[in-house]
Amino acid sequence: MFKKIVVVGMGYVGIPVAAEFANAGFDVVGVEIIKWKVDWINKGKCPIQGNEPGLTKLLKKVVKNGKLRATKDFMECRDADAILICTETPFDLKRKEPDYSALKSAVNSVAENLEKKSLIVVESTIAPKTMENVVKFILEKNGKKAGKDFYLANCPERVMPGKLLHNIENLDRVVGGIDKKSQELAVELYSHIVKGKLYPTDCLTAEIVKTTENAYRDVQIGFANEIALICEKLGVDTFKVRELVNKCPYRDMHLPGAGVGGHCLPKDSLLLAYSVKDKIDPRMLMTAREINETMPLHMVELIKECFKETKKDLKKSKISIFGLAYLANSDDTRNTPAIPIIEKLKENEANVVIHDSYVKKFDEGNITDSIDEALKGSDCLVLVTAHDEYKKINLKKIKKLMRTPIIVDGRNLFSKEECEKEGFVYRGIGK
Ligand code: SAJ
Repeated sequence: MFKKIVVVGMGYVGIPVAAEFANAGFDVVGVEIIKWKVDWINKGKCPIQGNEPGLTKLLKKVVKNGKLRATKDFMECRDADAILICTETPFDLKRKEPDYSALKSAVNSVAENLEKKSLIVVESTIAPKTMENVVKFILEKNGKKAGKDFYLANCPERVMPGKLLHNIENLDRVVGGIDKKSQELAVELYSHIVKGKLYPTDCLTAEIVKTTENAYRDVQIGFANEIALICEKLGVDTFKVRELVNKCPYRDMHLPGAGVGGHCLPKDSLLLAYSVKDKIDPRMLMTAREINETMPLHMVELIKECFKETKKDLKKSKISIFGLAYLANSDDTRNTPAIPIIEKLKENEANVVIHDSYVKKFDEGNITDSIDEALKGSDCLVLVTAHDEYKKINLKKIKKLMRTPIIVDGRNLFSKEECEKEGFVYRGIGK
């Protein structure tokens, strides 16, 4: 039924799904507007740098055996049996609406190159009603009709950096079709690469499920963060409280932390809320979002508390940010809570050095992959991301390197007791 598949958007979603379909025997073409990504992929090199088990090897294999190639040319859509759209869908906080520029550009380019009765599948996370009001609208602009001249479905991605291939292969997926036939075709297509269950439904339900599943997690984390702020005031370790709370059946208190980054959580509840704009005000979703957005600023408050206690001036101090990525052991820095922390510290005229072994370059500052270099002469270690390598930090050793022994722990990585025993001034989210 399907032979040639075009995947539009060679990012965290498009690359692994293209590799999976190529490995399943389909002829896959990755269409990407950024030239260096096209070139890397055609050399079998993976543009995603974090540790992604199996991805680099799989990509090299399917490029070598000719099942996957990349191009900038949307004309590849003309003889495609299926076209997957995997472009970013950020939320524009200033305009309080989704930024669909990438999605619209991709769908327009597909619309201009639609010559077969292709199945078009949107994997990007979109606000409910986007399939109807944006995607279908653009695809039908040249007089074509969904269901008649092309099939249309929404199969929301459930990727997570660090588990890109694992999630595609093993997680259940919702498959929303614009009509029954589109639904059936999309289920058939994904059954070649998804071992998890495929749940057919309509497009609107699929859009709501995806944004809801992440809004749910954002609220869970917001709850944990609010409990952390309460426990800090009461002088109790939230992580001990959480452990005991979760002994109670049907409880699943999440982890408080320095903030909520990534490509999904910071925006998906906003996409969901946008779909009912001017109709209802989803207060719980927005309050949780707000709590999560204040956690990086709370980290700066904890840093200021430590400087006050040690009678040090933040101005001209050296502060070491440990972890620029939004997620442990990943190179993905999208919406990382480290940025608002760095910005606030710079406003206070501190000198900020960033350590992250996964993130190779950072436009707004200097980044090092040497822990010693990051901590030499430092007045404060700020733990933002719990990369595994930080668990091996030797407190005695770093105390000798630092100018002022202060640790502010955003991910419960260090033990307060051990830090204080070694002479550090310690603050931790929720501790
Ligand atoms: N975080 C917390 N506390 C928690 C969990 C996460 O502060 O208890 C923070 C993380 O540090 C990170 C952010 O939230 O900054 C997001 O973490 P995440 O584990 O949710 O990672 P994501 O953003 O990659 O989440 C994705 C989502 N999956 C999809 O969108 C398909 C999310 O719904 C999944 O639960 C998650 O992957 C997963 O665990 O697979």
